[in-house]
Amino acid sequence: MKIDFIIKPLTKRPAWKRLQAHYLQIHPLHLRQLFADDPLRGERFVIDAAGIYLDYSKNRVTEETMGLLINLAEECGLRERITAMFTGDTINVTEQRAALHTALRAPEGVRIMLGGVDVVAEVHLVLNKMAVFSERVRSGQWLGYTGKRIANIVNIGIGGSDLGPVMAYEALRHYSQRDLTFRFVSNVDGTDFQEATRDLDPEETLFIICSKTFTTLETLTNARAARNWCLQKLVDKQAVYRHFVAVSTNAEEVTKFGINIDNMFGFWDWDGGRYSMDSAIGLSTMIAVGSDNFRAMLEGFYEMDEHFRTAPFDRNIPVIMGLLKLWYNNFFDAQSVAVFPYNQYLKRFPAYLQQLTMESNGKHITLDGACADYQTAPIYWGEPGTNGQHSFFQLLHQGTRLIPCDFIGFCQTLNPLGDQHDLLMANLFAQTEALAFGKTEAEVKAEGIPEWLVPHRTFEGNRPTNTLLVEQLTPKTLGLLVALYEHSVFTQGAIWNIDSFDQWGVELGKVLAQKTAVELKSADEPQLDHDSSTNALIRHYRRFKK
Ligand code: G6Q
Repeated sequence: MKIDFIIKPLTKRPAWKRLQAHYLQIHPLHLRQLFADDPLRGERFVIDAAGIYLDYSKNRVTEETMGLLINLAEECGLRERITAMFTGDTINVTEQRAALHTALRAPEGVRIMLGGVDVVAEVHLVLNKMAVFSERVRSGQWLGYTGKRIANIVNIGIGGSDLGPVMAYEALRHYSQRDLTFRFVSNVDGTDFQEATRDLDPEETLFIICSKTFTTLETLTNARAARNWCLQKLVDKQAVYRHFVAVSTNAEEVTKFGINIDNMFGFWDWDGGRYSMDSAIGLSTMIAVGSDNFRAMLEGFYEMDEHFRTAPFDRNIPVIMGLLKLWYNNFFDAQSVAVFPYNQYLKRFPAYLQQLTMESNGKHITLDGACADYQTAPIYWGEPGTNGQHSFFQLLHQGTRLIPCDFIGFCQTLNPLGDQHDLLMANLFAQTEALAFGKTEAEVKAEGIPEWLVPHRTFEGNRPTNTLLVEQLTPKTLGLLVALYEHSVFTQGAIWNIDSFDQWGVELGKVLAQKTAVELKSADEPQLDHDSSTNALIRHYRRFKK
C-alpha cells in the first residue's frame, strides 16, 4: 500500500480543532467529579486484552474525549499507517527503508515479502543459529581457547545495541542460568570496560560485539580494548575466534576485526537499533534465558502485534495509551511522562523507554518536510516503585507541573517474601488513588490540622495515571509490554506525521567529536577554529590532562 504523506497539517484538521474546543470543557473537571458522576467508571475505562489489564479511568477524559481522540487517529490515517508498517512499506521515509521489526516475532510460516524475499523465513534461520550457539554456551560445550568453559558473557554495544539487551537481561534475570555472569559495556569511558572486566578471567570470557553497522566509535573502541585484554593473557590471535562473536549487518568489518564469519549473527537494514532487542541483538538474552524462553518472549511481542493490528481503536491498548499521551502533551501542554514499574527486575525499563520514545518521536520536521507547529515527544523518565516515592513523587503530588504517569504492576511476584508483594502493590494502588483524588482542604481541616498548615497538607489531586496490571513478569509478558510501548510510540508518531524510525539528531555531535578528538590527542598545540567557548574548554582540558 502506498501512503500519501502530503497530508493536511495536523493543527488544521477538524478533529484537532474539536479537541481544542473540548479541552476547554474538560480542563476544569476534576477526577473526583468524573468518578462521582459514573460509579462504574473504574470498570468501564478498562481494556483487558492480550494479557494486559489497562485501567485508564484515572485520566482526565470522558467518553467524548476518547471518541474525539480516536477520530483524530482515523483522520490522520493511523489504520493505513499500521497496515503500511506491517506489510513492509517504506515508512522510514528519510532513510528509504521499511520498519519491519514486527517480522522479527512473526511465527514460522507467516510470510512477509520484502523485495521478493520472505523475511520471516530469514528471521527464523538466524533464530535457529542463535539457539544452537546459545545452547552450546549454556551447556558448556563452547570452550574458550585454553579449553575452559565460558563463565562470563560481556555484551559490547551502545544505544539500541545495548539498552534492549541490558534491560531484557535484568528483566528476565529470574529465568537466567545463574552460573553464567553477564556484563554490558557501552560507554567509551574506559571505566565502563575496566569495571566490567576487572574480576573476569579472559580464558572464561566470551564477548558479543553488537553493532549493526560495526563502525560505531564507542563499540569498536571497546571491542579493541576487549581484544587487547584477551590477548594480553591468551597471546595467540587465534584465541579471538573462541572469545568473540558478532551481531551485525556488516560482514566485511566483522571479518576485518578478526571474528570468524561463522560466528556472526545477522540482521537487516529494516530493523532499527531501538527496535532490535528481539533480533540477534538479543543474543545475550537468549544465552541468559535459553532459546525456549526467548521464543516465549517473541510470542508475547507477536500477541501484542496482532492486538495492535486487529483490535478496534477503542479496544486497542497501544492506540489508547498513545492517544492519552498525545492528549496531555498537545492539549494540556504536559512536558513529560513518567513510567513506574513496581518491579525491581524492570529497573532498566525506563531507560529503555527513553530511547524508544524520544529517539523515535523527538523530531520537529514532518514527513513532508514542514516544521511542526505542535509539540512532539514528551520527555520520558522513571524509576521502579516504590523507590521513586521517597524522592521525586513529592513533585508529582504537589508540584506545579502536570505529569501523566504509567504505573506497571504484577499480580504475582517471582520472589515471595512474607507479605512484601502485597505491600508493594498496596503502594502502587495508593499512589494512583492519591494522585487522582488528592485530599481536600475540608478533609485536612477535619483532621484538626492547624489553619496555617492546611494549604501545605492539601493535595489538589486530578493528576492522571494509567495502571497496567499483568499476571506475572515472564519472557512472554515482557514481550507484550515492550511491543505495547513500541506501538504506542508509533501511534503518536503517525499522528504527529513524523518519521519515528530515523535518528538524524544524533549525527552532528558524532561528526564534531571526531574532529575534536584529533585536537585533544595532538602532541602539538592545535589550531582551533570552534566558537570561543569550545576553544577555551579544549585549551583548559589540554592544560590539565596528563
Ligand atoms: C537506534 C539507533 C542507535 C544505534 C546505536 C548503535 O535506533 O540507531 O541507538 O543503535 O548508535 O549503532 P550500531 O548498532 O550500528 O553500533
